Amino acid sequence: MLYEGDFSPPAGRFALVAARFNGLVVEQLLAGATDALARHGVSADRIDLVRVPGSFEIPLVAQKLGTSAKYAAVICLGCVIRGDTDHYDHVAGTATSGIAQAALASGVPVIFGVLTCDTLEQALHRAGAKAGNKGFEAAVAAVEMVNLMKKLP
Ligand code: INI
Repeated sequence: MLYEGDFSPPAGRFALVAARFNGLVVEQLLAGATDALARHGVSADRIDLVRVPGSFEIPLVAQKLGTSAKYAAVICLGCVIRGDTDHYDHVAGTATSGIAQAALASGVPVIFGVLTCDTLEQALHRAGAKAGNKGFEAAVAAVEMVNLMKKLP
């Protein structure tokens, strides 16, 4: 037996958690994610948006939303850009492991739409300019995961 999520219109509400830090990039990820949800039949009235200061703050909010039993999925959007110190490693590492932990703790798909890039140019390319839009891809992954979770025994 193969279990696989499809891309049919999913049921339920979706939460988006978006960091304000590197807002130029994150707003493009947000636009991509809402576009993907709309294209998969998720109307705007089934989407809640929560804004947080930076990517470091995403896991706490994602876990609270995931465990609330109100959402079919939580989509996390942020952008961490490497600087001259090791600050990047701490923010990116905490966001990454915290988002994974939020999914495991809640049993709800918590999707990783956080860019971790060396430069702003790389980030913009991944936010719709030249290398797809990772926000769009994150929302498509959310749709697939919601439909998969419904099918699993
Ligand atoms: N937050 C980001 O989302 N991206 C970054 O690149 C970043 N950098 O480089 O510092 C960043 N820092 C803020 C951090 O997420 C927290 O908001 C802050 O430390 C307060 O806890």
